[in-house]
Amino acid sequence: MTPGAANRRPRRRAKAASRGDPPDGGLASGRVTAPIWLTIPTYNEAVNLERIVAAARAELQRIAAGGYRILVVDDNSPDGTGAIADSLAAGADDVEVLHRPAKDGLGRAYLAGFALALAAGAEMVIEMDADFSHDPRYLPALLDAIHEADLVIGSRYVPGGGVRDWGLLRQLVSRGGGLYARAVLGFDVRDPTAGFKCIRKRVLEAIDLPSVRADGYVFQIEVTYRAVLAGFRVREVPIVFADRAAGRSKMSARIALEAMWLAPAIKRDAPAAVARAAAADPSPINS
Ligand SMILES: Nc1nc2c(ncn2[C@@H]2O[C@H](COP(=O)(O)OP(=O)(O)OP(=O)(O)O)[C@@H](O)[C@H]2O)c(=O)[nH]1
Ligand SMILES: [Mg+2]
Repeated sequence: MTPGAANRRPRRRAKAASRGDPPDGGLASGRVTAPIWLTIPTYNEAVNLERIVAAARAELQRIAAGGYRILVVDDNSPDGTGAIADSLAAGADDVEVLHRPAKDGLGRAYLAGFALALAAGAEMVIEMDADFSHDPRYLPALLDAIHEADLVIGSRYVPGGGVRDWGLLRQLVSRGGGLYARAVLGFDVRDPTAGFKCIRKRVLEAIDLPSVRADGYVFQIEVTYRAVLAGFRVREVPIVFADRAAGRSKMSARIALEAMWLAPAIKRDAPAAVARAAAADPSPINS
């Protein structure tokens, strides 16, 4: 992605941002902020959105009552997902919506969501798909593990983890892609393409987010690799990843293969990116 794209101005700002705050994309200062921002990117998830928000809320209210927000980042889904998100946000204080003008990929949706969450006072963000492949019942395990880590991965490939309902080809692509990325990058993360993650703010600030490649699996690998390179503690907790419950996949063979193709570039560029972030903010990473 191009530098600065993460800060691209959304068509409409999040609910909290529309209450008379300055027109700079930030949220109202003085607003009570939540440390945990569960970020859910959506494109045509009308059949899933209400249920996933309810399921996530049930978990978060138990373990982080009052201290969380659920941020839906919708790319102008033609199926009306954005309007559903708006009505959820209108009826609840714990839901925010970031509307973006057009489908621009999952990575860029996350980057925009992270920028908003950080501006709003987030201490950590959680990445989660809207389609129930990432079961919200694992949220407590992710948040439990973050006490002793800076980045927690919901991992398919540690003992207790796995995939359900996937065909052989998809299993091979996922497993092979992960093993290949590990080998090229030379790091010991079992599930480097995983997209169910909890990430501390200090990690996001130390990995030069604007230069993270934002297409599909590349995004996931690059965020995790830069975090490892920067010296952060990464933990993997087991999840069973189910095929999407409903709706259509946006994943393509091109996106998966591209991630593999780009693994050497991820490795090449990471040291400079981490150094850039450190130069911009020289505070020690584990402070
Ligand atoms: N905002 C936004 N969200 C997206 C975009 N592409 C995918 N998503 C969302 O990102 C999440 C993951 O996308 P999926 O299509 O499920 O991709 P996947 O999980 O890798 O593939 P499947 O297992 O086939 O579902 C879902 O919540 C999607 O709605 C996009 O361009 N913009
Ligand atoms: Mg999915």
